[in-house]
Amino acid sequence: MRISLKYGFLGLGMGGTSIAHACASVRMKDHHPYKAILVNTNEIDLRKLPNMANMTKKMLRGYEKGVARDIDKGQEAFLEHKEDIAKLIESEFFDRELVFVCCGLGGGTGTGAVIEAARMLHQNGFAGRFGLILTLPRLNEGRTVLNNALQRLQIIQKAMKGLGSIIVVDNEKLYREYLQTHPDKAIGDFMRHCNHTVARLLHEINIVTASFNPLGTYHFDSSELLKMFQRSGCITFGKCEIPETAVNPNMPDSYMLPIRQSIGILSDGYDPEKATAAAISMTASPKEAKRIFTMTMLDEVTKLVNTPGMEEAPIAIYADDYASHLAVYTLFAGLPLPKRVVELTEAVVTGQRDDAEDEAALALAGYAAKKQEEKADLDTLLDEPMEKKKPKKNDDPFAFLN
Ligand SMILES: Nc1nc2c(ncn2[C@@H]2O[C@H](COP(=O)(O)OP(=O)(O)OP(=O)(O)O)[C@@H](O)[C@H]2O)c(=O)[nH]1
Ligand SMILES: [Mg+2]
Repeated sequence: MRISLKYGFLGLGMGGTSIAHACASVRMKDHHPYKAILVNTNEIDLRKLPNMANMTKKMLRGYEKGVARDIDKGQEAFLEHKEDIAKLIESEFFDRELVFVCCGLGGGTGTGAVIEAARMLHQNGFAGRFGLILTLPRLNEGRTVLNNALQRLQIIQKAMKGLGSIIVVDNEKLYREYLQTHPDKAIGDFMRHCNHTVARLLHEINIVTASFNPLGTYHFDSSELLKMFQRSGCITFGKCEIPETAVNPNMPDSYMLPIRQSIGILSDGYDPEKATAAAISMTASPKEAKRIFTMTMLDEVTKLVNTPGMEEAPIAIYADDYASHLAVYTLFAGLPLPKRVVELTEAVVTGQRDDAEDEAALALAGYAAKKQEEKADLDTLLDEPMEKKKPKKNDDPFAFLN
């Protein structure tokens, strides 16, 4: 097995470092192919993640107790240590081809730091070679968390054209699915499952393009995978495995139904018509590949990506010596933020309305609601003085914040 791209993961805050740690824990035969830099304010949370040779921890000293969901403080903590972090990026990520900033949206540390971290990568050799992995909070996580997440999403949404792809991890979606299959497990198990799912998926997509023998005329290679990740907008992945014996190339339902259902593992609620690029990679055993990958079958699969706004949609087929299943990996890129964001916004608005129905809350509403609005208003946000000393660069995706 080989990998296409050498990933680096810059984890911020507890959720972000947990995801980055899971991703860099992926093992191949005799080594760990990926690297991580783990940044947090909370010392205990950082210490809990097992030390590994391919990962470096950066404790934001002065904020050891965490920043208790205060995104301004989270940003301040990151900026206070920005020279050190920039040096770490240089020394640890010098050989990385693509870096993902990982952040659990909603807390103080990761959410506060995420924009400055993206800006840092952009200005330190990774312009056009970084993406974001962002978790969306669950609907019941409370208004502070939802507000924090939405505030940052507003800025990210504005800067989206200048950023690489955004992998949204929809905790609500993944939680509901996990609850169905594991009703007796604890929340910690769910988080681990979640992070492991992200890690495995990113790794599998990275090896499928590099490890198998291409069968068709088209080979989706490393440079094309990189191009896909460099595309601005959200990117969503799918993977399905169908026993080869169950696939009848002349009966599209036998494979198209499971393929369609598998799109959007980490987050769904996208309009696939809005994707500007897609890629489909399929593997099967050398013997069955001949029977399965007929022109009829490929035509059917092509329909999936044959939408008006699609700029490119390579379909690649491979033979995998060890396969007993047809495996289909899908990737849709250039998408707007998923529908869950609308739901999160509505949850905040509904929360405000509930307060107003309570008499005591009504009395306080003038103050509370105003503060709430101020925080959520993008113009007010953009007026906030950001870092003064930072070098002015025209191509900074967050230049509008200056
Ligand atoms: N998928 C996933 N989401 C997580 C995980 N840990 C936290 N989250 C999500 O991330 C959000 C932010 O939480 P944290 O990452 O703990 O926050 P933080 O950045 O450490 O910020 P503070 O603790 O406030 O300084 C939470 O509200 C969860 O929705 C994780 O391991 N996996
Ligand atoms: Mg924390």
